[in-house]
Amino acid sequence: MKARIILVGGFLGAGKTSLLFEAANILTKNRKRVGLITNDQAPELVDTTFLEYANGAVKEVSGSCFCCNYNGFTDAILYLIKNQDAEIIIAEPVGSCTDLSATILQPFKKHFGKDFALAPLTVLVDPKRLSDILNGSDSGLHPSAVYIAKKQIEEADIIVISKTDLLTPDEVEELKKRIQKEWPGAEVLAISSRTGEGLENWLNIVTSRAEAGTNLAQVDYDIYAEGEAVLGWLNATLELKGSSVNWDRFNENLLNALSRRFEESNSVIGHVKLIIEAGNNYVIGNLTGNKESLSIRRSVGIADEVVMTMNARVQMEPERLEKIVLGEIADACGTDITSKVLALTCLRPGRPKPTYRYNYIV
Ligand SMILES: Nc1nc2c(ncn2[C@@H]2O[C@H](COP(=O)(O)OP(=O)(O)O)[C@@H](O)[C@H]2O)c(=O)[nH]1
Ligand SMILES: [Mg+2]
Repeated sequence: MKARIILVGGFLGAGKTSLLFEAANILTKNRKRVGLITNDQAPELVDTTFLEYANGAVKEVSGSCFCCNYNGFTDAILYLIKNQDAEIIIAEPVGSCTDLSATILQPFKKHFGKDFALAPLTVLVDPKRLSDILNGSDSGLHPSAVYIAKKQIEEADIIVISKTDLLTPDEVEELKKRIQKEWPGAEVLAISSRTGEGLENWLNIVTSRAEAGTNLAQVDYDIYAEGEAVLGWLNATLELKGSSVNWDRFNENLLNALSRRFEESNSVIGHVKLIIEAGNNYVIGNLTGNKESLSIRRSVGIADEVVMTMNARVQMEPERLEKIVLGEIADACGTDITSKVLALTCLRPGRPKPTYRYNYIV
């Protein structure tokens, strides 16, 4: 049987990684060998560290998005098939990336259509963010970032409302209808990675259906580039040492402090993610907007030494982002915790220059 490749796009914080995590566990239970691919402009990804706790093999493509590093994307697929014997590969592109149908799906069908089964392009949408967009509000995002979020939906084969546990069944139905009316070229589904609702249905569709990349969006690369460039991008890994520190509390305090700082400076958060690991335990914290969006899962508890990875995408200059993040980490450490930076990248994404771009459906 041909290996199947499933792409899960969607804006920052839509729930892509959570879906990959749960999907990998379900597929593994069903005796499928799973490979997962993460993607970012820079190494040290919280998503990669987190997915390494899921079932399946993980490969990170970093340094560039899939569309600008198409060969990195296909090499990761070939690696997972050759070395991990993967039968189903789920890949998560960068959350601020769009035009995937033209730059990934069409060339992939052309080059590998005979070798692999490509699933319909899934685009996840956070219900709150989408409702804001449909109501003509930008939830504080730069208009060019909203443009990216809309283009992502426009090119989807399947639009999936995520986090349905936050909605009533009536609200889900209402939102489905509005999406269907606005983007009639896609099928609309709804899932919750938290409760598992809708996951089997989505998996059945993406592991069986053949029509992939049936829509192409007309993307203005000037607006797209601007939408990406308004975000400062920071990836950092630090080693932290103290004596019997409560790292769950540290994680929560640090994220709350960052949320406050960004709010004070009116800088909209794309996402801020923090994972702290000690041995086989981890705590992961996520901000996908204001302080109410703070979500924390799992626990490290008390330990002396940990490794912390942080990824922040915030609407501000990267230099300022770095200063704020390092300042808040230093404050959170105080005099009791020593910190050593193991890796730090801070950047503003450059203009997307796709390896391939097809303006027709293969
Ligand atoms: N309530 C709820 N929160 C979710 C769900 N899926 C993801 N999240 C949260 O949304 C945030 C972003 O999730 P993540 O999977 O990292 O999104 P990504 O940026 O698209 O990969 C995290 O705080 C998750 O815990 C869900 O089904 N329900
Ligand atoms: Mg992710």
